[in-house]
Amino acid sequence: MSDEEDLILSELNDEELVEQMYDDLYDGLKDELEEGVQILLDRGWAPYKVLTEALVGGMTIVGNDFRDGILFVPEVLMAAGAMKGGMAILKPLLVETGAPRAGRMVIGTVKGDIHDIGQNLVTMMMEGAGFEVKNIGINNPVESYLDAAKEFEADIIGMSALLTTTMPYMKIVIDTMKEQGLRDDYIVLVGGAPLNEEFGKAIGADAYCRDAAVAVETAKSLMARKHNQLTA
Ligand code: B12
Repeated sequence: MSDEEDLILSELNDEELVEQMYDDLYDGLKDELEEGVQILLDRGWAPYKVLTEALVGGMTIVGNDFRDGILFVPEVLMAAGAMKGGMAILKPLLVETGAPRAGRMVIGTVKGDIHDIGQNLVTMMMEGAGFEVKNIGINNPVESYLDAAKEFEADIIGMSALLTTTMPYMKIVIDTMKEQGLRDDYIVLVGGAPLNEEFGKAIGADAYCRDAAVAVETAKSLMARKHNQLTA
């Protein structure tokens, strides 16, 4: 154990450090993980690379062990807390690119679902790409999305679900939009680990996005299409 106590993160090479960060995320060691993030940034790693390779990579391992019954909710919460600490360091760096305003988005996790790491990440990446984003958090009923979208004059509504039991709620939101004649007012993007492209199509979303980078690309191209339609 004394080996671990004596470990000096800054003396590890990149590969060893990332491995160590996986362990620190797994063990929910927020301070150590934040230190690792800072060291990689100081070594010239792009913020997005730190995010995807060190943090999301580590969370994948946590997710697999949670699935397999090796980790339980309290441990995963600790890991999520550490992950958020790392993300907080990266957020201003991802956001500071100063891209021109690309559009406005409301994003939130659907009713019954409290997972928010993924949608926070999408928020950060979208802001980094010049979108204005209103993040309405977790456990959102239909009205929260629609009220926020109206108030914020959003172009895009983004919904996240991480549970197979909550993903059908996305269809309820879209169906309500149709009933109220609002469906064509917004681009609807959906995401979350259990979703796929077919599901996105089946519920009538404009697109399913596998990750935050795809979300940015998709939002940009759908916004361009929307503008072209408006000016045609
Ligand atoms: C962390 C975690 C938790 C934490 C959440 C903490 C938090 N603040 O978010 C805690 C411990 C609270 C938790 C609780 C539960 N969890 Co959980 N959790 C996870 C875990 C390990 C990681 C999720 C995560 O953050 N991934 C990292 C992010 C970056 O990835 P992501 O969310 O997929 O997001 C990316 C993309 O999907 C996409 N994206 C996501 N949202 C959106 C939205 C839009 C608009 C777009 C465009 C893109 C997009 O972009 C993101 C970035 O690239 C997953 C395992 C997994 N493999 O997903 C299980 C998992 C989702 N949980 C699961 C379960 C079962 C639960 C619980 C029911 C456990 C329990 N018995 O209590 C509860 C549910 C509580 C509830 N009502 O919601 C299951 C779901 C199984 C299923 N088939 O439905 C999973 C898959 C684990 C498993 N294999 O068993 N969990």
